Amino acid sequence: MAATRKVNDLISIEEIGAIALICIDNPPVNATGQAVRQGLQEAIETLNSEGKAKAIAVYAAGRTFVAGADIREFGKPPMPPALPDVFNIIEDSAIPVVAVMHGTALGGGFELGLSCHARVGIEGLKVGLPEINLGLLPGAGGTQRVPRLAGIPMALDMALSGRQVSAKEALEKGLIDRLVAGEPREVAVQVAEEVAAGKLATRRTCDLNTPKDDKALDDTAAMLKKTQAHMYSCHKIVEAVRASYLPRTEGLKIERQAFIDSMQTPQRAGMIHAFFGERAVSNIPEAKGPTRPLEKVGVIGGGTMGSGIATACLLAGLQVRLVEVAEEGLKRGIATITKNIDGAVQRGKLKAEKRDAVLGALTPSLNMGDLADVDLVIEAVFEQMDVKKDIFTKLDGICKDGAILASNTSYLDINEIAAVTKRPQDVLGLHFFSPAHVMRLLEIVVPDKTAADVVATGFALAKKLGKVGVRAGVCDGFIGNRILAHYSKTASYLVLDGASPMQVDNALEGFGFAMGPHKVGDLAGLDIGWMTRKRKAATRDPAERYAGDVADKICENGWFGRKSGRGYYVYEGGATVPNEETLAILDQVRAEKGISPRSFTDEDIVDRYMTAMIVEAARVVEDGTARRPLDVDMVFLFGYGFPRFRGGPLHYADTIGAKALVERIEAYAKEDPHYWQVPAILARMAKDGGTFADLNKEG
Ligand code: T1G
Repeated sequence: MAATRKVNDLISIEEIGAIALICIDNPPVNATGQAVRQGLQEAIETLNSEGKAKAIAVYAAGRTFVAGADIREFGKPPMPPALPDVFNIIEDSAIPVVAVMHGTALGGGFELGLSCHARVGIEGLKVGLPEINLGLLPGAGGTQRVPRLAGIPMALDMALSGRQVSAKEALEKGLIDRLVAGEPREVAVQVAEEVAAGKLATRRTCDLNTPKDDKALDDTAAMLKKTQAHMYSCHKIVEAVRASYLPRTEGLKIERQAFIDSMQTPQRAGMIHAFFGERAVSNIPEAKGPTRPLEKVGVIGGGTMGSGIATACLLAGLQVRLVEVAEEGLKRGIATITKNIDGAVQRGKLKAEKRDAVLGALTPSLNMGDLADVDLVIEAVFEQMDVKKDIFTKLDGICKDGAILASNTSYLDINEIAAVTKRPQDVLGLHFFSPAHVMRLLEIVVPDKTAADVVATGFALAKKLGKVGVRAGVCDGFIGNRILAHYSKTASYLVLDGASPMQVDNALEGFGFAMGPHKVGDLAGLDIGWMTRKRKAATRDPAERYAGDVADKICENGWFGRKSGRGYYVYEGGATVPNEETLAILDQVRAEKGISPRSFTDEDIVDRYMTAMIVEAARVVEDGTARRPLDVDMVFLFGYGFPRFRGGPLHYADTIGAKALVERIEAYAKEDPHYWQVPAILARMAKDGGTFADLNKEG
């Protein structure tokens, strides 16, 4: 006879004979918010004080076991009971407690399992300690209990990588005791009965000792000092794992302090902003509502972008028709796509047995007429307006009614492209970032006449492709490239005025960028910027200081970066070394312009570069090209390698403050009043104490 009683709205106890089940039901991911913590503690204490149950099984309702602490509580005053204390109460329970875990048992969720006396996984389970991705470390016993069960190397691996560990590996490593098939509640009944009958062994995790491995700890600490000096919580992880040699109370004390220290860092604030921003950015009204069919996609152009886009669509299970104008180009496109798909298999992104079927969904063609029945066409040919207009004119006559006609243009006016068709309501910008099958950003650029269901379908495509869809208004460069065009001039001005390209790169890599702007230019190809400067020459603002002198001369030498073996750097035999000849060009340009070079500190470089980025980002929000500051942040995190722990340009701006930013801009304006102007939105914030975070809340 089963009797169920609610401890609170989220936690219930079900008693069946001599066993008791505790069910956690806190959609959508059973996060351990205050009520869950309170309820769990009360449930364990009640069952122990009543003393009737011979075994307790803890399981969760819904699609997953507990996915962690409730991140929305972070940064707010802590509300008792604290998770580590609840888990100690579970571990100290006189009645054996077994965790039944399904879905993703992550962070505090996995730590809940570790505090139980045995752990049973349901097939498909993944466990992990992803706190490092939030600028934190496991703060409820993970650094103390994983080493006791699976050793120090595994604990360091899980906590430092944040990776999800498969149930199979967890079983092999002793992190779970059994792996079964079935539904959580049924499995909970079964394992509780086995525990009560002594058929499933249980023990308190903290009764075990951590096997000593000082070498793993010392080597990891040394490696992190070299590679992650600017980060915080990773070092604390090693400290906390080392404390797992100590008895539970002392070890948990050290872990707790490390967790509290990490919680105070701007890195934690930045990474949590990134976590929620990634979800909020496409959670907008325009992304909801009816969508159009999205089964068959036509891609025009088999170059790098077209092949990447086709690859992304194939990996998402879509039918893809790739159209090129010539056999040679088509063959090249197919070869690139095949290489991309095989790369996905090697990277573990695609099961080997699925490779042929995925490639089988690709239909190459030399005839645009074959696009008559596709749901969506993505044009990805080179950036010339007349070529694009010609293609859209043809598509207008070929494609079925209701087909969406999209351009992958990275800065051209999509209203102008739409205007050549009789169906402007079906035209959309889908701006992918290279490599399109890897980079997660997709700018969804919305022309004036585009229909609502076309915009919603753009967001549905982003979700299907596993990308972060960001709505952008039509302007030169939309969100990301428009801001890049502005702040990249600062890097050039710094070099003209005295810094070396290498110093600028090193300073920004020290700020957290994976690569400085000159290395990025060499990687992408300096000729792209050169073509853009030439394209814009006729319309360039004469009042603006020209920033392209040095880069133009480098390109005139045919030095386009990696693809030509040299640019700002020389690329030989796997080494990347400064190209001394560019420094000679720099001296020559400075002499011609009568510039006497002055020195800049790395801090000067970062401040100017970031302030320029913030200025244009603020303007992009002010004129509505981006709906909210977080939209700009997500563009830069997912498309431009902006350091995730900084949260994005405008989240970072809030850490400086509008007032200080305005003072900086006004100081720089003394050198160049045209380039350095205070955006009105920033002036207002400086005056009324507003922040970009406030605008996100309003947005
Ligand atoms: N807290 C609060 N909300 C959360 C959440 C969490 N931990 N995880 C997800 N959500 C929300 C999310 O914002 C979204 O809300 C909805 O749930 C669905 O999420 C003490 C301190 C579990 C793999 O880092 O990795 O435990 O947008 O869209 O793609 O040591 O969510 O619908 O309003 O991502 O199926 C550690 C974070 C926390 C896991 C599911 N745990 N979550 O992915 O759904 S720190 C994590 C995820 C911690 C302890 C420490 C994923 C997922 P909305 P979703 P999904």
